[in-house]
Amino acid sequence: MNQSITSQIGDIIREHQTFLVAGHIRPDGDVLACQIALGLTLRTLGKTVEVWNPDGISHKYSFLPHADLVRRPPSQARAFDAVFAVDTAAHDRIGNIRDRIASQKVLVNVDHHASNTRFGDINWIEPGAAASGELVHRLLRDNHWPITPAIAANLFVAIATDTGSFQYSNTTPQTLRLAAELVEAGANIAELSRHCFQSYPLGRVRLLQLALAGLRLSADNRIASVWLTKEMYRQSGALPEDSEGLIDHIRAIDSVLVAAVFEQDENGIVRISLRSKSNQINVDKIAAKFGGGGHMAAAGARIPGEPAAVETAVLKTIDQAVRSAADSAASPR
Ligand SMILES: [Mn+2]
Repeated sequence: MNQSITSQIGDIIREHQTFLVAGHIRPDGDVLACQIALGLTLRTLGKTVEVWNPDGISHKYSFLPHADLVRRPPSQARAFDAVFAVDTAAHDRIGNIRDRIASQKVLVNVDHHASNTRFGDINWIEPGAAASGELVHRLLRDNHWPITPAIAANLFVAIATDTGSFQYSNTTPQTLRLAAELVEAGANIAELSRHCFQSYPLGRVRLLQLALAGLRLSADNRIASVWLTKEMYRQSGALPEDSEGLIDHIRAIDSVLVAAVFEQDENGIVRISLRSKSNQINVDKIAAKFGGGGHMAAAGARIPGEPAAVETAVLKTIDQAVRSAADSAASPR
């Protein structure tokens, strides 16, 4: 059992013919770009491949080269030799795709979320990777499969978006070396960054305006939170996907250590997103208390309950984490 994980997964790809590349609901740049990059690779290898996301390609990421590969799952179930789930921390995050798989011989789970539930037959989980795109890149490189300009562009977007344009603490020297390689392989950094970070729909900015009007600060301005309500979406004309990255605006306040966004979801569920700027405060743990998870600096949960009650409970838990971090910083070693 000395075979590396990338050659083990490489063998699965070589030995099978029909593939599904699945990704999580409410897709972000990392999952969509990984799905496309892996789908392109499988296609180049002569495989029969479907790339399904429960929500399809989002408007924001429709600029990705070969974005048209990503489809919503069809109504009829289909059989596959091998199914890949990428960037997907738990099996239910592939949503209705689960019902559309008539059969599969092997399920390969490729992800970088520490909270991954290891639902695959093969589980390649590396919480140290900044993005699932790093893992897809390593799979291609180790198996000597080509990094075409289109694949390079997709993987660059995967990494740029999951690192907040190389600003978050998950950005390692390895991440930057890989980004350089991808630029050498044909990723256009200015063009891709403009699409990812400088092309907001007006509706998103109007949604931000409404959200910021309700900005709430607590714990000596170390906790910032906002709500995104259905009424705000209606007034602003924003799409659900436009909420991605809104949290960065309140995270960026100098005094803030933890940022939280609360959102009204369907069926009495409140969605929360959390960001931490302190290595003493692990928001993955805070989210886990409410049945969610993620990474140390970025996590989320879906919480059933009355909005005000959920907000009170979550802010109280964050407050405790912020205060105990302050206490441990003050106490002698
Ligand atoms: Mn990711």
